[in-house]
Amino acid sequence: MSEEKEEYSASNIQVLEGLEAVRKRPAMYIGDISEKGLHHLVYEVVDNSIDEALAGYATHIEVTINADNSITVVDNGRGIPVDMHEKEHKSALEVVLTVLHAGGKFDKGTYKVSGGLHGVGVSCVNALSTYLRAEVRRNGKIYAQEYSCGKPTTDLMVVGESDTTGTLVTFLPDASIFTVTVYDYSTLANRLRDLAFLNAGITLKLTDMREVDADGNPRSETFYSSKGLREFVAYIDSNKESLINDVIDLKTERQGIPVEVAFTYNTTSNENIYSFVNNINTIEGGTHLTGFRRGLTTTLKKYADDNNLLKNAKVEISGDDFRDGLTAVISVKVMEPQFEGQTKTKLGNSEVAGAVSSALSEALGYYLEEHPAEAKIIVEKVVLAAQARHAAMEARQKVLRKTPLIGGGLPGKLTDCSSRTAEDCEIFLVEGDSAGGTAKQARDRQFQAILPLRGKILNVEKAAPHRILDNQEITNLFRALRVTIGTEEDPKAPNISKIAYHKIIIMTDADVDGAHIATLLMTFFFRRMRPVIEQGYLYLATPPLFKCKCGQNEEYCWTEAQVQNFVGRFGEKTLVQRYKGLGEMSAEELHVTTMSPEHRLLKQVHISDAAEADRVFSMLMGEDVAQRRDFIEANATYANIDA
Ligand code: 0RA
Repeated sequence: MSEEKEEYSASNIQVLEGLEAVRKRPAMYIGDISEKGLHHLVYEVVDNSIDEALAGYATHIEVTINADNSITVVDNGRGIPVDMHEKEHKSALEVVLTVLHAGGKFDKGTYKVSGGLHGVGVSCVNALSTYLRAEVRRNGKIYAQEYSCGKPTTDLMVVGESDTTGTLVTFLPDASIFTVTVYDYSTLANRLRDLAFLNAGITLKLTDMREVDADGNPRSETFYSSKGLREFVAYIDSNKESLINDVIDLKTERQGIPVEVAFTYNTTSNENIYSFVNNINTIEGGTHLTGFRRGLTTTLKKYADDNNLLKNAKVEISGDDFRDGLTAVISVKVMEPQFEGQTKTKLGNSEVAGAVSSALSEALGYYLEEHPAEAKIIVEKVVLAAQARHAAMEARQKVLRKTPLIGGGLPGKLTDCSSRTAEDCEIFLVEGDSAGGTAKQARDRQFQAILPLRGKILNVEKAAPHRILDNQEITNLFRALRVTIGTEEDPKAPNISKIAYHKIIIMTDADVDGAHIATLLMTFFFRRMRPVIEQGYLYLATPPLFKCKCGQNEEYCWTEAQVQNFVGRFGEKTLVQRYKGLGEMSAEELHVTTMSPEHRLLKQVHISDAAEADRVFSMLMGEDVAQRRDFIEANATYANIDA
């Protein structure tokens, strides 16, 4: 008896130490404590429900952003077990919620892959929440238990009866830990949409109780895909002209590794490959991507050779040429994934390359034999890409002999700063000459440079890679930054060794158009000057949306909530000015709110943000949100969730 007690307290202390460690160093467990980490908490809980669905037990998952920015995740799985766990002397539910990495312990038999980046367990979410309530419907009953900062505040209680099963988790992230506690609807929607495509047959619903319309209905979307990656690829390419009216796909298992791939070609010259490991977007790629590329190249090349389709090509074909206009999604499930790279989003497991490559070769080989018309169109596009590349290379060689490719003078539009120490220097990329003029007056000429860019002409998505430097605005950008093209290893790679500014700040209007241009620019840097993002040189400025004024009191506001707060403090007589654009702001205002290092709030652009921007942009082509909605509606079967 006394021994048992000792054991109990020993394991209890361990638990507390475990969760205390999470609270002390949250970033070690969830990546960071900003917006990203905040959203990560939701993914963590949803991942558990996805696992339950992949095990064959849950079909519906609902995520609700509650009015107070707490989150509720509900699924219709078996429910987390509530029976007493022998060793730990507490319910299985409590073990799952308080022991690090305990999530999968009870269910060894089933295929559990959630892990790696996520997979730190719901216990981390519990540790980082000032309030958490778990409700389990199981055995005809509804059980509930509540926690605060990882510690139970109630016993496990029976609170009702139910003839269904499932799990509900509500949690409120700890505002003393996270720098941001407001959830972003579209961030969560994008993730749930991905999950719906990646896990065909599961219904995911997102509801935002903070946004209720006049009829009392909250903003809500349901994501469901019956054909999975096929629909994912069609969705990504929905605004592009397809080259073949078909998506090629496969779903198989190689060496115990489930492999799913879908791809098609469009008439652009861009390569769009999205890869996932255990539902995690591997932005830096890795062995699964390598395997895909190898399988694609060898199989297409062999088919073309066997059918004598390359005889008129007259140029050497490179691996890149096989991916001209390619859109693909690769999804693999790996038991013990090794993640490498700067952002730990690069798969390292070498065995995966062979698995994907062989699966792809087989499926594509069959496809090409059975679809000679499509096969011919694809090979013709490959040959054209090779020829275009060669022509561009030759033209470039000619120019190169006269002047360095990019270099020469600085663009006339650049208003440079006087310092020559790159670490101290900043360049503001602004939209149009008028905003450029204000920024010029508002800057500190010692270390702040201004480069106005014109409109939306930086549309890299539409431009073929080898034509990109024909664009004046883009060459201006390269020149201003003192970035050249071509290193010894890779003649196409940007060389940033002589870059003149260590802060490149995108400063656009705080409206839809401005966001669009910021997205375009982020996409541009992601595709053509990625080292700039990897080095942490790219930033977004955040101009305010409002100015509130009441008597002597004046404050700039970035959100409606801040305006409400001002009105709450200073009364209804407050004058609220809404800025339509940077152009409306005086130089003084711009300086104080957005440009001066003392007051401004810069958002650093991380590689994952840029990848996301690139993806969203490539799906939307910037223009038509309604069109996108129509597409989803046409391609997904909606189902309602009976909670
Ligand atoms: C462990 C074992 C079993 C289910 C679960 C965990 C489970 C966890 C979560 C987290 C969110 N939703 C969930 N649903 C289930 C299997 C229990 C059994 O054998 O019935």
